[in-house]
Amino acid sequence: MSNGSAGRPRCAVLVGPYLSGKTSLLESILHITGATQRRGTVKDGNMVGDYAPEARKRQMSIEVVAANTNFLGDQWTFLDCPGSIEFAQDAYNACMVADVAVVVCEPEPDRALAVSPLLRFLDERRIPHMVFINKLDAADDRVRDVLSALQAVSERPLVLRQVPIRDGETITGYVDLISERAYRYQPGKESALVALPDEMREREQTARQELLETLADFDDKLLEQLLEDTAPAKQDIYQYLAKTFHADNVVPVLIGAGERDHGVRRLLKALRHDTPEVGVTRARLGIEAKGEAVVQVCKTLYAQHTGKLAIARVWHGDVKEGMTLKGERLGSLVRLVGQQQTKIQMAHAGEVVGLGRVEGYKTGDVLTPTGGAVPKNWPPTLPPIYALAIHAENRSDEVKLSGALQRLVDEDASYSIEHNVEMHQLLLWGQGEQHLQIGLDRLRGKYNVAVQGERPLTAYRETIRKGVEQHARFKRQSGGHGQFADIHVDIKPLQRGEGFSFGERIVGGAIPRNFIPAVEAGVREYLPRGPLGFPVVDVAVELFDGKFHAVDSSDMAFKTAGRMAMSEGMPLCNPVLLEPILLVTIFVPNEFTAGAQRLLSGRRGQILGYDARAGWNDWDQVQAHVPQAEVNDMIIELRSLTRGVGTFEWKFDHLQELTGRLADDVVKARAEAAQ
Ligand SMILES: Nc1nc2c(ncn2[C@@H]2O[C@H](COP(=O)(O)OP(=O)(O)O)[C@@H](O)[C@H]2O)c(=O)[nH]1
Ligand SMILES: [Mg+2]
Repeated sequence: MSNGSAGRPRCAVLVGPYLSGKTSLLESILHITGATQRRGTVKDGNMVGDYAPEARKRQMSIEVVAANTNFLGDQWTFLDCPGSIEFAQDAYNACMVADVAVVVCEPEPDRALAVSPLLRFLDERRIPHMVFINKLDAADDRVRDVLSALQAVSERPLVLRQVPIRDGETITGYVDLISERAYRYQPGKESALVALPDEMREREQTARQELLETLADFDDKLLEQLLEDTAPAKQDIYQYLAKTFHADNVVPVLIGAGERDHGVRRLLKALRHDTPEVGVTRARLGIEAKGEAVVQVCKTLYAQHTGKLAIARVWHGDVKEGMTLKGERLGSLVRLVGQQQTKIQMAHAGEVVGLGRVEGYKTGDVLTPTGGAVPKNWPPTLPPIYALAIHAENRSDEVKLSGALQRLVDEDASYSIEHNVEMHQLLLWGQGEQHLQIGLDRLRGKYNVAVQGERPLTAYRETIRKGVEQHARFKRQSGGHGQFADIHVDIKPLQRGEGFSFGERIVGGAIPRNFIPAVEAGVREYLPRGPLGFPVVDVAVELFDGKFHAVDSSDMAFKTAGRMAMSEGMPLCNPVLLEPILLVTIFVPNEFTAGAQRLLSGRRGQILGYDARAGWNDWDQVQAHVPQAEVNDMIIELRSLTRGVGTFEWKFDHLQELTGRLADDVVKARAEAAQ
């Protein structure tokens, strides 16, 4: 292990779509820089980045993993992020604390769209980022086609830093466009410097000119040089690039194949040269450098034996073992290479460390010896879009389940819990089917609670379409004194959303006033279960006449009469089912707008309109009223329609009548469930 403290600690985050090769790239980086001796592969399920059992099982990253290493005398932490859009929360959080983001992309123009939400996030927050076009060892498409597809989804101009050298269909090396040196990839070794092939000269010159012209858009001096046709010095070009890059004005594009170490040293050198230092990033985030130490948490997790661990960036000062931050003493201070932890005494500004055995720290917290808070610019929690109703397989695990759920949400805030009292259901919300399944796996594997998940119930209601005047008489004569109550009520439909109201217009003492509340109580007792089996809403009941008996009448008797009037009257009022309707806003690239509208109509949605998505190039938003029952699994279809990038937001809007076969099915299912 060469993990001693070294100069200029910086942090790079590896992001990009699922399967683009980030975790393999990390493995290569750690191997090249000597942080690991043995090299893992996806196939063998032993890479540093995917150490969690749930990740190994599925061969996918499910949470951010930090790995510390040294490269040419500098200390680096790489944060390997999950690529799946369902685990985007961790990726967004990690980007916030990094000095630079490496966006790892597939070498296929068709896959460029998948990068667009991420590029948008990085651009919006002006996080300097490079693109690494990966897997060039197995690429069928031309780099320039991939580049223009990526440019179509990036606000910032992309500049190619390297052009590939081909031997037939195989890419065997590259030309660096600033140094104008050519290299040949060598398996397991540093690329070899070779003579620039003659046939490459023209292509190299054109690409270099494009790079310079793009940089000149941000630098008048360079522009002047280009206009005067003077060749800028290489050293100057490096400077121009670094400057425009720090301001997130250009996105350098590098190429390679992580799994074979191709282009990885070149990437590391670009990072070393161009990545801003911690002070620049701190300023970008508006974090003040004052006091003894300032630290920010980008992830918390529960490790099997060591308790809660906070992965945190030191923004300022030194953090020492045993120090108190936000009122809590650091149980331990560790440097991380995946799950492997090495104890350290102190960490300096720029480092990413693990704060061990801490309870109160939350993701996003900026911690100081005197306090801590989540700053305003921290990425918002992703809104919930998919839920499962869950219960512990074993009833005696209920208490354990609630503790485990708390930890699950603590680790990944894009999960959330809802207790649906009315439907007697505990809902686990998240970002999609896989996110939820992995959540359940974790509850079982990591927290030892076996949990079942099923489709949540929809909270249907019912109401009536016409009114009736209903008479009810309750009379019983058995031994001693009997029971008597006689009432007339007017049952009427109300407007949607008005709920329930009870009134009376008793005159001449037909019923003594003290019995009226008992009638109301009886009527209300009926409401949770109407003729169709659902809670009754939007109904008015008015008591307008009745009779009583001086000895036999009682509250009990009038309450019973109230309930009777309802159960006899309501079925005559043309009862109808009401279903909850949500206001849904779908966000999609505009090539999918028509498809999104079809999807909504197919789910009984009423389209309200569509518009360009504010601030997003080539994206639309479509608004619709959609029955809640249809929204439940809508994200699955939406993603498959939009190559994974479509999303939506929702909120409850109103209740709406449901009739016909769908309604019959709901009523029938309810009746069966009640038996
Ligand atoms: N051809 C090729 N395949 C790669 C390369 N890097 C990763 N892969 C494959 O891409 C898949 C996903 O790799 P992984 O590192 O888990 O991707 P991640 O989801 O971005 O972390 C695996 O099947 C890898 O073997 C590469 O450089 N070349
Ligand atoms: Mg991965």
